[in-house]
Amino acid sequence: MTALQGTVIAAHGRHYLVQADGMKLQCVTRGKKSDVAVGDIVSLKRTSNDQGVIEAIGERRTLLYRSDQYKSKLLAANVTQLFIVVATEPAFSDDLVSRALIAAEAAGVAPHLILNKIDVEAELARSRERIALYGRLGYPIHEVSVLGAPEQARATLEPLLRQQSTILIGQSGMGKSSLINLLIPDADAATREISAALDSGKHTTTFTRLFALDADSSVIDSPGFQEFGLCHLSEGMLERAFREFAPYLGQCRFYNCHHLTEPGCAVLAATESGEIAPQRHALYRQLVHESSQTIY
Ligand SMILES: Nc1nc2c(ncn2[C@@H]2O[C@H](COP(=O)(O)OP(=O)(O)OP(=O)(O)O)[C@@H](O)[C@H]2O)c(=O)[nH]1
Ligand SMILES: [Mg+2]
Ligand SMILES: [Zn+2]
Repeated sequence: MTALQGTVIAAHGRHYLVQADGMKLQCVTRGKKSDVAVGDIVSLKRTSNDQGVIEAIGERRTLLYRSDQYKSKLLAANVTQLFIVVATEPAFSDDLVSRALIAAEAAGVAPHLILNKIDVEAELARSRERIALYGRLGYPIHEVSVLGAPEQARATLEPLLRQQSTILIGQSGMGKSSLINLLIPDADAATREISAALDSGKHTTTFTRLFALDADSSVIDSPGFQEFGLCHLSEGMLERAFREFAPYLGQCRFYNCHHLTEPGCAVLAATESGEIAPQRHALYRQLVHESSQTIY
């Protein structure tokens, strides 16, 4: 049948929903391949009224992914921004925030932090204190209350989304889908429609989903995560993804310094003097270790 170009707008396991020519087609890939991501531009063959087979993936501008020791999982293709959504409650994990920042840096995607639920006053001061670390590193932080002050949240976020392809990521319960519902009036209905086709329809998001805001802006909702492996990043990529290491790289006594135990290491010296936050260096150490354990 006819060959088409389309955008992958939802992924659930090996099933994909592709928007092509004003149609939404349920697609699979040929064979066992599952290397398609939401945001991919694909060419496909239509096999029936509402079904197709993905034949090829267009060249990607960016690719975000997670990986553990054994396998990697694609998050999204062609995004330009990553919004890390955290909340005053439930409390967020610093480890996961930093891992998401590293993934964004390595993929060449601009990260922003969104602190949601600032209406929960009892937790606000503590959350601000914790998130300030990322502000000091130069990452933009935006405070919102999607439920408490929706108009203000919209006014804060809409200008940031213009002409961008943005993915929202974060732990479960932070408010990613609430944010999507604020920005996309018919998101709920669209999600239910896909839930019916791909899944059971629970409150928690179980698949990644792209929404078009206009012709050149889109926003992607994704399921909450509890782990964020970065085993695919080499040591060289890791040292560059910690942006606060930059002034010290090339200053170590040994040109091939790992910044772990070496004498005369400028990164270790900066960590000891407090210019690099100890928890960030500890994460660097952990990520180097994890990436050395990779067996694929
Ligand atoms: N107090 C308060 N609650 C909010 C706010 N925004 C969202 N919530 C609530 O937080 C809960 C989780 O919101 P979701 O939008 O489903 O969170 P999510 O990040 O999409 O979660 P997953 O899909 O599981 O990853 C819901 O009960 C929301 O009503 C807010 O600004 N203030
Ligand atoms: Mg959700
Ligand atoms: Zn060093």
